[in-house]
Amino acid sequence: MNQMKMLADFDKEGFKKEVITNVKTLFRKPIEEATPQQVFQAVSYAVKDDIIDRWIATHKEYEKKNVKTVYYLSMEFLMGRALGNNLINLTYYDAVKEALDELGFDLNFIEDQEPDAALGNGGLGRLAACFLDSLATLGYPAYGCGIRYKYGMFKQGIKDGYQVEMPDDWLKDGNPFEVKRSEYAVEVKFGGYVRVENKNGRNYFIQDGYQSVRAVPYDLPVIGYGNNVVNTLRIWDAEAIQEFCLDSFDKGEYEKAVEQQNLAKTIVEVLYPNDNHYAGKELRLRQQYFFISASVQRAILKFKELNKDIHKLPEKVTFQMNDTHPTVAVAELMRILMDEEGLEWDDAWDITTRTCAYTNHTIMAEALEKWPIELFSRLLPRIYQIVEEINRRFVLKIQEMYPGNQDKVKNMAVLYDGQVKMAHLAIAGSYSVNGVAALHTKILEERELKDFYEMRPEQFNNKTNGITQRRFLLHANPLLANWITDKIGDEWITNLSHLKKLKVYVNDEKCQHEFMNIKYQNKIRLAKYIKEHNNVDVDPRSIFDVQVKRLHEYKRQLLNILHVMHLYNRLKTEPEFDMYPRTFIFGAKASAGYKRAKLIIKLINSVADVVNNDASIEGKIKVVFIENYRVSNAEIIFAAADVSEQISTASREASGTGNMKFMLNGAPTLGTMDGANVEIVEEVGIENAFIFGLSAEEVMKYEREGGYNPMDIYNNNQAVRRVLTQLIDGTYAPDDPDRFRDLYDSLTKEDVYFILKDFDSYAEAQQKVDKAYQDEKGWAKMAMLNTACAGKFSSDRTIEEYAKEIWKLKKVKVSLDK
Ligand code: DL6
Repeated sequence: MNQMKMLADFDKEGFKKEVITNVKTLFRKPIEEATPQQVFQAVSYAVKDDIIDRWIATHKEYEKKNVKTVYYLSMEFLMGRALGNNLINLTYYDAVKEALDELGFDLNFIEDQEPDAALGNGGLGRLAACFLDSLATLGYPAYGCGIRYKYGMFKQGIKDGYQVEMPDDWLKDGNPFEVKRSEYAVEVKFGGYVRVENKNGRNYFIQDGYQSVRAVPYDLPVIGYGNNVVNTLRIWDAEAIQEFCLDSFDKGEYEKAVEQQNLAKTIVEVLYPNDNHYAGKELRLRQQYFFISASVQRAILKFKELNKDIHKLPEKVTFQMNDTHPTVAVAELMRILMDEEGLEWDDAWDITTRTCAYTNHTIMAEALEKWPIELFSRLLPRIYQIVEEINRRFVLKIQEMYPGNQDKVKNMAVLYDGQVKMAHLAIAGSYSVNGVAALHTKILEERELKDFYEMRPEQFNNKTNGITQRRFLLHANPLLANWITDKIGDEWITNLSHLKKLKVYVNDEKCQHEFMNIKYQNKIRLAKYIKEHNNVDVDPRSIFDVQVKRLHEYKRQLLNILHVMHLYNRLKTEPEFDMYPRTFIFGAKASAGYKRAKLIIKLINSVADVVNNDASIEGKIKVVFIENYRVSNAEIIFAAADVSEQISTASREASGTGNMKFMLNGAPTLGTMDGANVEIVEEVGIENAFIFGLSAEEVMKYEREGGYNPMDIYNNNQAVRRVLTQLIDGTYAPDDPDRFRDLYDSLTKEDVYFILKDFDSYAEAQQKVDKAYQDEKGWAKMAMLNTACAGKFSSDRTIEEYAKEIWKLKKVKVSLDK
C-alpha cells in the first residue's frame, strides 16, 4: 500500500519493542514462541497505545467545546475486523507492515487471526459501522450505542450442501481494543408494578417489585482517517446487580441472586439472527430496553455534567434510532425527564420530540416490530404507561385533524389491535423520519407511511445510504487504491467525489489494461481463497458473477440459480449455444429458522455439485457457495467481482449497500430498478449497467390487484417449465426428488417475489453481460466508469447530510499536544 499521508512520525523501533514486550507480559513467552493469535493480540495492544492519547484528546476537546453529540442507537454494529482498519485510519498501515516484516511476521496473516466483530445481521448493521467511520473521519462528535453480545452472528458451515449454524464465540480470546468502563454502569429495571406517590401535590411514579441488571459499558475506539479524532462505540454488557455469593444462600437470597445472574447472562447472550424479519420474542424486547435505557440514562448524565438546564437537551443531543429496534428510546427519555428530572408532560414531550429522530430501513411488514400489549406492559410497566399516554394524545391530534376518520386512527395509532406499534411510536416521538434511498423514501411517503406523511410532510426526508471507501477500497483493494492514487492523488480517501477525475482515463488503452489487470490479480486472490475454502478450482479468466448478501426470498438468489440451471440446460442440449466461461459466486447466511432460505442454499450447492463435476461443459459454468460470508471475506470478494447481482423484487430492497461496494470496485450492476440501484444507474448511466425486470410501480400495481398467475408463464415458457420440472424430478436431488418441492410450489402457486415473471428479462440481461464482457475495451471502460462514478455512495456524503440536515452537528478538530 502506498498511503500518501502519515500522521505523526511513527516510531518503528519503539513499536517493535512494544510488540515483543506485550507478548512477554501478556503470555509469558518470547515472541519466537508466540502463536499467531498471541502476536495479533500483542500487535493490537501496541496499536491501542497509539490510539489512547487521541481518544483522550478527542473527548477533552468535545468537553471543552461542550459540543452537540449524536447518539446512534442501534441493535447492530457489523464492524468486522478492527486491526487493519485501525491501522489504515491511523495512516500507519504501511509502517506497521514494515515493522512486522522485520520481526518476521506478515501483517495480512496477523490480521487473519482476528475474529470479525459480527454484532449485526447484514446491511443495517454494516451501515451503522460505516456511519461511525465517517463520523470520526469528518470530525463529528458521536457515540454508537449497542449491545456487547457474547455471541455475534452465527458462523455458517456447509455440510452436505446444507447450512449448519455454529456459535460465534468472538470474545473467547478477549478483545484487545475494548475498554471496560465500570464507572459508568447504570441500573436497568424490568417488570414489577408502578406505585404512585404524592409529594407536595405532585404525583411521582415509582417502579417497585422489579428485577434489575447492571448495564456495564465497554468502549471501542472508532478512528477517524488521519485526523486524530477517535469516537466511541459503546456496547453494553449486563451483570447481576448483586453478585452471586454463597452468603446469600443463608439469608434466603440464593434464588434471587441466581435469578439476577441468569437474567443478566441471557440478555446479552446472543444476537437474533433475523434480517428484515422480526421474531417477536420477549428476550428481544428485553435486549432493546436494556441497551436503550442504559444509553439514554448515560447520555443524560453526561449532558448534565456540562449543562445545567435540561431544556437545552435538544441543542446538545440527538438520539438517532436505527430502525424500529431502539424506538423505546422515545418513552425512556420521557420517563427520565418526568420521573427523574421532574418535568411536566408537555415540557418533557417538547424536549423528546426535538431530540429523537428515526430511520426506516424497510417497507416489509414482517420486519416492522409490533409488541403484544400484554408482554410490553408486563415487562416495562412504567414505559407502557407512558406509551399509553403518548398514544392517547396522538390519537386526539389525529381526530382533531381528521374528525370522524376512524381509518386514520387505525393506520396511525401507537396502540392498536392489542399491539404496541414501534414504528408509530418512533414517528410520533421524532422530529425527523428518513428513508435510506430516494425510491424507498418515495414509497414510504406515498404508500407505507402515507397518512403520517400527509399529516406532517416536513418531518420526512431522504438520506441515501453510503459505504466507507476506507474499508471497502483502501483496505480491501490495495492494488486499485494505489492505482487510483497514482492517477488522481489521494484526496478520494476523504472525498470520494474526486473519483470522477478518473473519467479522463476510461478510453485510454493503457489505463484500461492496468485497471483490468488489477481486477485479474484480485480474481486470482479470490480463486485462491475459494480453492482453500471450497476446494473448487475456478478460472480467474472467467467472468466472476457475484451475489453476496443475506439469503432472503425477496433478494431472489433463487432467480439467479434457476438461471444457472437454464444455462446448463442450454449447454447440454443446444449444440449451437456457446457462452463465455462464467463463475457464479454466492455467499449468504439464512436465518436459522427460515426453512425456505435454507433450502435455497441446498439447491445452490446441489446445482454446484452437478455442474462443477460435468466435464462435458468444459468448465463453462462453475458455481461456488462461499461459506460463512462476512465482512472480512466480503472485502476480498468485492475487489474480485466482474458482475454485481442486485436482483431483488423491485420495491423490496430499501437501498442495498453491497451494490455500492461492487460499483466502487469496478463491477457493473446487473439489477432491477430497486433501492439505491436507481441512483447507481443515475450516476453511471443506464448503458453502464444491466437493468431488467418489473419496476417498483409495476410490482406494486400487481400487488394491489392481487398478484399474477405464475401458471401462465409455466404453461407458455418452455425454458421456465424445464427448470421448474427439474426441481421435482430428481435432477438435483436423485436421492430425494421431493427435496425441492417447496420451492417448486412457492413459484408455481403464488410467486410473490415475481421470479418467473422476471425470468426472461433477467436471462436477456445476462446475455447482454456475456456479449459485453467479450468486448474487452468496452468492458474495461464500463468497469472503470463504475468506479469513477461511485463518489456519491460514500458514507461521508450520507453523514454530511445527516449532520447538516438532521443532527445540526459541528465539526471538531483535534490536535495532539506532544
Ligand atoms: O439501510 C441499510 C439496509 C438497506 O440497505 C437494505 O436494503 C435493507 O433491507 C436493510 N433493512 C433492514 C431492516 N431490518 N430489520 N430488521 O435490515 O437496511
